[in-house]
Amino acid sequence: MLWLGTILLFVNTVESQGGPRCVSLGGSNGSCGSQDECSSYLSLVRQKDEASVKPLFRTTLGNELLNYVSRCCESASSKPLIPSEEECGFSEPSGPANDLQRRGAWPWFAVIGLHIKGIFQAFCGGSLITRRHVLTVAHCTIFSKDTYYVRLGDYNLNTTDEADHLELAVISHTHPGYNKDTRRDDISIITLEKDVVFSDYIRPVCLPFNYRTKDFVNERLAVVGYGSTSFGGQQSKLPIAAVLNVLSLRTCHNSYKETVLGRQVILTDSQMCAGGASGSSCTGDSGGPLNFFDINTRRFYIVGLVSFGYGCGEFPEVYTRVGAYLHWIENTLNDSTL
Ligand SMILES: [Ca+2]
Repeated sequence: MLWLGTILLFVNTVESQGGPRCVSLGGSNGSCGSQDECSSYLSLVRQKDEASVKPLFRTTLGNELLNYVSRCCESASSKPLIPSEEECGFSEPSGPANDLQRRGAWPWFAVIGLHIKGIFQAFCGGSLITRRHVLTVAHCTIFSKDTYYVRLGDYNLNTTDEADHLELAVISHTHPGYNKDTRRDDISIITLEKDVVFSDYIRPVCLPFNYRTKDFVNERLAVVGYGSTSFGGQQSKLPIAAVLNVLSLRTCHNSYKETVLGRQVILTDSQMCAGGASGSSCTGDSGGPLNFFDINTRRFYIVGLVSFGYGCGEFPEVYTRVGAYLHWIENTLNDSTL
């Protein structure tokens, strides 16, 4: 019955010709409908091989629907899911580019949270990587039994006057087999309830296809989060960005070896390590991006995800190295029906 509702919407739209929502069918002139209309037709077209919907696409109306989608929903239907470098990894133009704390500096940053007694409580960070998916760490997604939400385009989490943010429910998540004991494979892709439209304040980060094996040791990368600024301290209401030095895994392991963590966890090259004396991410920052700025392409790439640490600041933090999971990310996104 879902498709019946969509078809009724389709017919109604066709009948409302004459206004800006005019839809041309059968070759007549006219502009196309709104993005919302296109998304509902698109979701129907994407299911066209399913038994319940297949008969519709043998009818004239089904054909017209396909034509409409291919002509009018071109931006959504013909573009690959993974954004091109024209769409990803840059910040809104106003404001000094070197001010990492300004509003709009990290438009891919996604705040993951729950509604507790009507109040949004952030518990992790993530990054928008497509119009429908957020990349975060698995330990942020596997424990929540309640519906949780992703906030995009926000700045101060406590106020609503400065940013027209978007809040979308998470409909599913997947991970490559996170193991909470070894803490390996701490990566997860969240699927949002609907597509988002990119804007100055909501934009995907670029995936590091050119840096699949790069370890970034001794490079300086920016981490972003709403996490607390001290261990056990209050969560920040504004995003905080810090520039960190990347350390070798050996250096990292040496600094951990005297701690409980060092005896439990062996780091692998699907992880990376940054911070420590130079600043660090902290509790509540989990899942947030470690960003690399390529001065040649002038784009930010997400190369790490905040995975775990020991205290705040004294020890370096461990990050999931995104380059090691690009095959998994591509396969997951390609298998996605959205
Ligand atoms: Ca706000």
